[in-house]
Amino acid sequence: MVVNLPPQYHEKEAELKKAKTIEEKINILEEMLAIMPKHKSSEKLQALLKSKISKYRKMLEEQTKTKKKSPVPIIQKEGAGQIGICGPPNSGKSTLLSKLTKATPEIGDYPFTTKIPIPGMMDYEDIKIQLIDTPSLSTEFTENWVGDILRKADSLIFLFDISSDFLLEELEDSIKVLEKFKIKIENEFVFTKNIIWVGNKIDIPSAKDIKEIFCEFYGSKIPEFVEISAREGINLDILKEKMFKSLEIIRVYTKIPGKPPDFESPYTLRKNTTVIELAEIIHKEFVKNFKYARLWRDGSDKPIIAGRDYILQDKDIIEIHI
Ligand SMILES: Nc1nc2c(ncn2[C@@H]2O[C@H](COP(=O)(O)OP(=O)(O)OP(=O)(O)O)[C@@H](O)[C@H]2O)c(=O)[nH]1
Ligand SMILES: [Mg+2]
Repeated sequence: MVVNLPPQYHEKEAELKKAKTIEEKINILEEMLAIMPKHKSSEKLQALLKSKISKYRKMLEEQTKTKKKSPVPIIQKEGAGQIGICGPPNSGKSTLLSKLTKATPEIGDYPFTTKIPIPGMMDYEDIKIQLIDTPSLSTEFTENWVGDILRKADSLIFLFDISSDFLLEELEDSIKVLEKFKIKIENEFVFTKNIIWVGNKIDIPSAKDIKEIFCEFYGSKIPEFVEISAREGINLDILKEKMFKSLEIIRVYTKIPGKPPDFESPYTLRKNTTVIELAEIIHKEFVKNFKYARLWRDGSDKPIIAGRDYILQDKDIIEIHI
C-alpha cells in the first residue's frame, strides 16, 4: 500500500541522515512519527519508526551505563615534565605519540580512534619527557576526565590538521571544549597553560592553501605555530625543542670538588631556581653549612663564584662548598 507522506517528513528523513548523536536521532524519529498520517496504509512504517526509536533508546541506556562504569583514568607523572597532546579528531595525535616515543597507540583514518589516554616517554637530549595522547576534543563526545588530564599536564600540544577542509570548524569546536574545561578564558583567546600550536600533515599538498586561510583567521591570535608532518617526521626536532621550552625547566649538573661533573643524571628544576634551593633538594646539610658555589656556565672553563640567591640556568654545572 502506498503511503502519502507530507514533504516535512522527507525533510526530517534528510536531517536524520546527518544526525550525529543518538539523542538527536531519537528526537528526529519522534518528530517523523508525529508528522506521519495515522491510517492503515502507514501502520507498517509507524511500526518501523517505533522499533528504531526503541533500538536507539536501548543504545543510549547502554552508553550511559558504560559511562558510569568506566573509571576515570589516572596517569602518574614520570620524567622531567608531562605534556598532553590534544586537538580535533583525526589530526594525527596518536601518530605523533608513536613517532616521539615507544608507545604503540591505535592509529585510524577515522575520527575518535583514541578512547583512553596513552602515555609515552620521549627522549630529549639527556632527559625524558612524558607525553599523553588523549581522545580528541569535540563538544559532543569528549568526556570530562579528558579535561582533568589536560589541566594536570605541565603544558599542552594543540595539534590540528592543516590540510583539513574543515579546519576552521574543527579548531572552533575543539577550542570551545578547552573553554568548557577552563583551560581557555571565556570570550578571550587566552589560555591557562603553555600551549604549543602545531599544524600537522604539511606533507599533503592542500596544506599550503589551507594554511593561508588559517593564518587569515588565527594569524594574529596564534603568532607562532609549528608546521610538521608527524607521519613523515618533518620538523619534529623543532617541535621537541619547543616542548622542552614549554615546560620552563632547566637542567643542572652537580660536581664533587676534584671530580668530573655528573652528566648522567641532571637535576631538572623550575626556571629561576636559586643555588640554595638546589642545595635544599640535594641535602639539608648543604643548606645549613653553605659557604659558596662554583658554577660553570655556557661551556666556559672559568667558574663563577655564586652565592645562595644566584639564579641557575639550563646546563649549569655546580659545585657546592660547605
Ligand atoms: N599525510 C599525513 N597523514 C597523517 C599524518 N599524521 C597522521 N596522519 C594520518 O591521519 C589519520 C589519523 O591519525 P591518528 O594519529 O589516528 O589521529 P588522531 O588525532 O589520534 O585521531 P583520533 O584519535 O581519532 O582523534 C591516520 O590515517 C594517519 O595515518 C601526517 O603527518 N601526514
Ligand atoms: Mg588518536
